[in-house]
Amino acid sequence: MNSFCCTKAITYLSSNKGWLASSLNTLAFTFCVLICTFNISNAATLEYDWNIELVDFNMEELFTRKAIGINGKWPIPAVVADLGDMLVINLNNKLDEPTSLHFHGLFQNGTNFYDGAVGVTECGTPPGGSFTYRVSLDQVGTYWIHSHSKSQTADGLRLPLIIRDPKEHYRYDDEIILPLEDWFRESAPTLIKQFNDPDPHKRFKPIVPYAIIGGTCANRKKLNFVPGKTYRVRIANIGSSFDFHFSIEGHTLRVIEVDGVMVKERTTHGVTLGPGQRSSVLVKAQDTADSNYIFHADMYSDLIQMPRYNPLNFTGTVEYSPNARIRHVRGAPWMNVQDLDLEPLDEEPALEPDTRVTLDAYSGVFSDQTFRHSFNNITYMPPKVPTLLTALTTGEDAFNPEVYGRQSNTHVLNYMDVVEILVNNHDYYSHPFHLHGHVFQIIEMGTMRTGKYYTKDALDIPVKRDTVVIRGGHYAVLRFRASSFGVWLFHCHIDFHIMLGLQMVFVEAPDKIQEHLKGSKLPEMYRENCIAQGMKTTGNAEGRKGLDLGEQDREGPTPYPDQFESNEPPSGWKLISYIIYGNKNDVDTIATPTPRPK
Ligand SMILES: *[C@@H]1O[C@H](CO)[C@@H](O)[C@H](O)[C@H]1NC(C)=O
Ligand SMILES: *[C@@H]1O[C@H](CO)[C@@H](O)[C@H](O)[C@H]1NC(C)=O
Ligand SMILES: *[C@@H]1O[C@H](CO)[C@@H](O)[C@H](O)[C@H]1NC(C)=O
Ligand SMILES: [Cu+2]
Repeated sequence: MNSFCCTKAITYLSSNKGWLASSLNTLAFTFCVLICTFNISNAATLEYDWNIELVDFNMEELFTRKAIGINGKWPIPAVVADLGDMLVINLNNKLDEPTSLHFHGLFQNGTNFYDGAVGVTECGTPPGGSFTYRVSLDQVGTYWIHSHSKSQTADGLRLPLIIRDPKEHYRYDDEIILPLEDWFRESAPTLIKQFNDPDPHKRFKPIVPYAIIGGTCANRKKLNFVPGKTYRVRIANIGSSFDFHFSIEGHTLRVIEVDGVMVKERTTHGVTLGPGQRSSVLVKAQDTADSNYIFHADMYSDLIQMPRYNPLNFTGTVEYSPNARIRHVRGAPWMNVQDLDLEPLDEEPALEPDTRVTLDAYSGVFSDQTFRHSFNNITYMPPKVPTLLTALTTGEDAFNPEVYGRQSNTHVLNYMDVVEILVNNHDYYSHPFHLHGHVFQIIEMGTMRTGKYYTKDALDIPVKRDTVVIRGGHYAVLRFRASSFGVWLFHCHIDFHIMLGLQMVFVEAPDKIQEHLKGSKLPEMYRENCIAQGMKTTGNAEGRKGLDLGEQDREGPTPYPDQFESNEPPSGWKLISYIIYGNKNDVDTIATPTPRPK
């Protein structure tokens, strides 16, 4: 452990070049020797200098396009840390637009200003600018880091973040980090133009996706297994739109983690993850190296119509020996773990709600003649002042949701209240919904038309996650405690839906925010990055005093009544999520979404 800490500090510093770095290295080495000799602490500081910049990426000779990479690299390698480490990232923005980093799944308790959500917790780092994130790694599990500025995640700014537990509950010999990413020929801004076209014929023009599996062009990835060993495979869907179903022929999977939450192990043949979701599975290797096997990463979406492409069955090899033949094991039962089948190791019982919020997710053509997504008819648009700065600078008004502007769709929560969210998905396709700064309990799920399809009602010990997939025409009941003062987004994790407005904001304990996050607590460069972009840093959503938001705020785009039914599938649309999620009784419900309530 101690020597590991030394190697870490030295490796990270030696990536810098020049005399300064080499003297720093000597310093770090001395420091490390001190730590290691006297065993002061095992916690390390992982410090990175990251240039965020465009990189040419060649997709298997098929096409080359720009990806947003780090220090000239894409796909971006994972950050691997230990519990208690401090992650320091000095970000330098070499793009021609603002950027940011979000640490997906980390609670950021007391450090809301490092959550990275542009327009919500920060202004973004402008082109040529810098920002330092200091994130204390107090949770264990499989996480990821991605941009929270426009659709930059879809264009590549994303990587896994692994936090290891020195007192791991489950035993395994080795681990494999397996990020799954969808990848498109077109850049995200080009696709968004297509997706928000009011004309359905243009909007539904098929697009052809590709995949990157474990940092390698799909179908080339090899997982090296040694007979008899047990592996923890950390699977992370860090893509922007598609779900992935993962399985290994001839091997069973034991699910032990979902989104950083350790669960009682469940045996299965496959795991399905929507964008933003992660899972760890234990896999026991075969006893001999006689054969190699195929692993599957089937990529699918009921958003996109592609008769021959959906699902796209990507595969890779589980290699025991380079000389062994592949043994095909077909016909494994199509078994999948449902969220409500899982139970967290900590056995936290269902929370009793103090307050309830209903969110109806709809999409359609809005009064600005674009196709948009919305919660409760509000399509999210960022305020002029990031919501955190409004909460910090508006005194008593910070308790009034109006101060944050209508288009930010903000709900104010009392400190420590248990919040129940009922999310109704009126679209015909699934949305992976993610809450920042928390995990939520999943209490109930079902179809909106026929009611619950899970037999258990309020579960005694519900599973917790930070991202839940709600299928078309379905609902979910989620609960969490507002125990982390700050400003937290709740949004769909499909980047294109974020851009088209499927986001809302919880402001948790404005009094605590004002008490604990004020003034000198805000990192250096935080306000400067706002000012450099001509953004205001005080006042309400419009940068004015009190509740005077001017006329502009009341004129956000509103749904067009006669065109709002366009969230029904176009004729001939083949929905495929039932193939993966099973439950044949549900099929007709998926194909006919719940009619809009009058
Ligand atoms: C891809 O996988 C799905 C799910 O297992 C299966 O239904 C489909 O037939 C497969 N497609 C191809 C082309 O193999
Ligand atoms: C945040 O910290 C407070 C005070 O230490 C604690 O009570 C609360 O449970 C924490 N919340 C989360 C989400 O970690
Ligand atoms: C949402 O917008 C639709 C279309 O304009 C309208 O029919 C409906 O009443 C609105 N719902 C609410 C809750 O305002
Ligand atoms: Cu979505």
